Amino acid sequence: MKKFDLSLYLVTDRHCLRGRDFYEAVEEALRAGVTLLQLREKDMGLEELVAEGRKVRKLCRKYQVPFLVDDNVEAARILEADGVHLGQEDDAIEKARSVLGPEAIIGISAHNLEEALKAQASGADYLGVGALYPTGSKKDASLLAPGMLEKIVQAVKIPVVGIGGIHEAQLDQVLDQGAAGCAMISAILGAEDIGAAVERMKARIRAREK
Ligand code: TZP
Ligand code: MG
Repeated sequence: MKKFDLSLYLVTDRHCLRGRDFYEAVEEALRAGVTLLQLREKDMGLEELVAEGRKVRKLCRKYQVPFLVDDNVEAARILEADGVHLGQEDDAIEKARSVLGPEAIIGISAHNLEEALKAQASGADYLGVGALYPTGSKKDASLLAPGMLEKIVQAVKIPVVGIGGIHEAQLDQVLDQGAAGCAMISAILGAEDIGAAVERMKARIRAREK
């Protein structure tokens, strides 16, 4: 059984930084306790993504946090990433698995039951489900039907992470629906004090586990 903790999942986006240094922001979030990181930099070609990825991977290793790459199986392979996160339009899971191997963590975005069950049957390790709330971070994100997160959680055996417009105020609602965690860009990288925001959310999640 692969072990990974989806509870406080940081998705990166350099455009969300309020002028701060990207690596400093990422390190602050790692130091404060995010449990998994996905490098998601949509406007980079392979070369730039790999160069960026090396620095972010080094930070993740320092804090022993799994390092995943969004979309790009080839970049994940070159970077020896811990895994990849794929959307419905990206490479198929089967291809990612054959390139990255059985130990790789492969996450799939699912928006309905059909996609969720198919991803599970194809060997996904977790599902990303959203957008749960309005978000400015993904222009083409459509809002999930109310109750869909809970329906998906109940229909699959693999863990589900909620995404899209989740801020501290929504954390409990998402976890109450059975999600294993919350994936966030702006609630972390856009926070006024990144370390403090992560620590508060971490404390909240830990308190629920008791
Ligand atoms: N997928 C669905 S919504 C979203 C992604 C990548 C954006 C999440 O960003 P934020 O800032 O946490 O709403
Ligand atoms: Mg994608």
